[in-house]
Amino acid sequence: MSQKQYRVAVCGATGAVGQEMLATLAQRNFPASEVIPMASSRSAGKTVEYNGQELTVVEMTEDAFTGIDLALFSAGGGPSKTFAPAAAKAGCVVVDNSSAWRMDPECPLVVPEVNPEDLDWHKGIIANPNCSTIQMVVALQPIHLEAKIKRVVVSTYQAVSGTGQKAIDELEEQTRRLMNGKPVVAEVYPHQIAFNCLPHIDSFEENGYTKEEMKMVNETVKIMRDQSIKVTATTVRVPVFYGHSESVNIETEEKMTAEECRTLLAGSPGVTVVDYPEKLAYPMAIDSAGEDDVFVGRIREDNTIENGLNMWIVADNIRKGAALNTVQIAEVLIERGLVRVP
Ligand code: NAP
Ligand code: 3JN
Repeated sequence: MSQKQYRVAVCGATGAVGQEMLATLAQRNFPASEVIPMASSRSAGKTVEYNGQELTVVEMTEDAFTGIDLALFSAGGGPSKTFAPAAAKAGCVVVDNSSAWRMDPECPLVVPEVNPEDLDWHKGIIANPNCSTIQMVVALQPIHLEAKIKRVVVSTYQAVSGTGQKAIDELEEQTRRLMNGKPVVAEVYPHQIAFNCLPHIDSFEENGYTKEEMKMVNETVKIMRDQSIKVTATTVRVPVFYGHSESVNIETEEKMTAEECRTLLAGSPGVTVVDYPEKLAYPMAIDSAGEDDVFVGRIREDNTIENGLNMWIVADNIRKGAALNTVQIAEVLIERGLVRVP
């Protein structure tokens, strides 16, 4: 019997994440009878490439979702707030990459390796977590199931591609100018990013943390379905083009040795362990670019507490952190017969 095919809208198709979504759908042979690229009126009429074909971008409007089965959104929080409910009302299941719906109790927040069963209660809009959260929970969940995580202290080293194409261009331009002894202008970030680290991602909140840091705190416990896990985060932008890295310290209820952790993670879905210090082999951002898995290394016991582990977690932020996770959610929806708005 031939597999059912779906009409799929990619909303934000001209952007960094949207482009990766189109590539991921094609690479994974997604069962799409038609792919409809959508963006704002600025890009309507332009073409984008999908599976060797040139597709014409259509303007995203409230009426554009009639007859569409699945809409994969990466057009930012504002457009998502406006258009996702209209799409769901038209019977289209939305998977949204923005923070607009993540903490809404009516919307599942899903990483397929961690909580695919949360898709069962969707009401039309499903949220894709923040990239820094996704790669961390893929590695944390197997440890939590074995040893119960009590507390997580994470510091991130985030690539500029997380901010979009303009930030990629800014890092390139600033690097070129500085190497030629010329002064630089900072437009995307508040300070020079080339040869620098900015302990500031998204805006500051009243509690002294940034929004990016609070996304990691709040999203982690929702996805792992355990409000008792304490998370504290420091998120830092670094002059790397692709691949977010994270230094993660974990305190667990039960003892887990570094060797037990390595063995557990090596057999866990979506994880590749790269932990051979004697060969100078550990996960690195440049190796993660274009890869699907979350890479974990530098696993070692934290000897300052009774049950503690340190590790280094790296993933392609545009792929597993955004486009791939969204497409994987759509694949699970199909597997579970959930491509319908209840
Ligand atoms: P980007 O390169 O700036 O692309 C933005 C896309 O949204 C473009 O296709 C743009 O179309 C479209 N768009 C903007 N306003 C729109 C509107 N009013 N109606 C329809 N389309 C509109 O940004 P990006 O890096 O791809 O990121 C896009 C969004 O994805 C972010 O704002 C964020 O919410 C989310 N994101 C999530 C993660 C994650 O952690 N999971 C990571 C990165 C991004 P035009 O060509 O017409 O301007
Ligand atoms: O900065 C990064 O590395 C990830 C950025 C994600 C992002 C960028 C703009 C708006 C988000 C997000 O997914 O949390 C948003 C948003 O709040 O929707």
